Amino acid sequence: MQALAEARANIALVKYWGKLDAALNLPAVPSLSLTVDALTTRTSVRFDPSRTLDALFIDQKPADPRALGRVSRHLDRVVGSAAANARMFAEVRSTNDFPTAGGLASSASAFAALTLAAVAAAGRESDPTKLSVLARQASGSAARSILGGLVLLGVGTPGQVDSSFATQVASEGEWPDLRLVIGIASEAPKEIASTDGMNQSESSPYYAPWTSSAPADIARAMDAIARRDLPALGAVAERSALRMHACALAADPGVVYLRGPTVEGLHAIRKLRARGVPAWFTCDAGPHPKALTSPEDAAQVARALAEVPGIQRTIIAAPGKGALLLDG
Ligand code: 2P0
Repeated sequence: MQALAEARANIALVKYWGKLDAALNLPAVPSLSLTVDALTTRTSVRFDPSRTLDALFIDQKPADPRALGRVSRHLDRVVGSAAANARMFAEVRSTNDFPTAGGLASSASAFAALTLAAVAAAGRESDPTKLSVLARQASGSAARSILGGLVLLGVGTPGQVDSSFATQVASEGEWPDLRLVIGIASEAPKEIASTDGMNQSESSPYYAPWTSSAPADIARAMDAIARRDLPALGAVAERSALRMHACALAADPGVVYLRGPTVEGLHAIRKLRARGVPAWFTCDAGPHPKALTSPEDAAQVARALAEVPGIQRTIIAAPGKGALLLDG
C-alpha cells in the first residue's frame, strides 16, 4: 500500500521536441539523454482506504491544484484508468534535493519517481519497459529517467500507447567519464511549458526538417557512444540543441527560451573549445546553459560558465543511476 522511490533528472544530448500523438504523448522524434547523478527527486506514495481525495506535498508544502490534478491523472493511469473511480486515493510526498523555485524543477525525475513508487505501492509487477511507457504518458522526458546512464527514447507508432519506451544504451558505469556542467541562470519570468512550446513549434517552417533530421543525429550519437568518442557525441549534442531552438524560434509566434546568459554561455563554451578544451553546449526549455565535457575539464568549464553575467552558480553532474525503489 505504500512505497518510496527516487529518480534523477536527465539531460538530452539529442533532443525530444514535438509530438507524434498528443493524446498518447508519443514523441515525434527519437531522443537520447544522460541520466545525471545530481538533481534527485524522492517520492512516497501511500494508498489509503480512508482517504476521500488524493493529496500532494512537494517539499513538505501542499501543491497547487494543477500539479495535484496531473499527479491524480497519473495515479489513474498507473493503477488502471478503467478503475479510476474505484481506485484508492493516495497521499503523495515528493522532495527535491535542488531548489524547486530555481527553474530547474524537472518533470523527468518527478514522474519517474512517482511512477515507480505508485506501481510498487499498488503491488503491481513491472519492468523498466512498462515503467517507462507509464512515465512517458505523464512527461516524455520522464520515460528516460527510469534508466541510468545513456538512454534512448524511441518514437513509437501512432495509436499504440506502449510503442515508445526507453532503452539503455550504456549504463552509468559503462561510460563514467562524462560530465554535464549546468549553469544556473538567474530566475527569469515563467517559461513557456515544454508541452505548449512543442505544440507551438509545429507552426515552424523548420518543424518538418527538424523531425526528419533527428534519426541521423541519433545514429551519429549511437556510433559515438559505441566508440566512447566524446568530441563526436559533443558535436551531435550541440547541433541538436541549436536545431531544436532554431525550430522553436521560427514558430509563429516564436518560442524563445534563450536568454542573455544562455547565448553568452554558448559563446563561452565555444571559446573554451577553440582553446582545445573539450566542451559542447546544450540547453533545454529554459535559460540555463549546459555543457558536455570530460571529468578533467569540468572544473574549468564550470568556472567559465560561472563568469557569464547572469549565471548564479554551477552544478557538475556525472552519469547517474535509473529510478530506484527505496522501500515498498
Ligand atoms: C528533452 N525537453 O529532450 C527536451 C528538450 C525540453 C527540451 O523533454 O510534453 O516536460 O511533458 O512530454 O518531458 C521536456 O519535455 O514534455 C523535454 P512533455 P517534457 O529533454
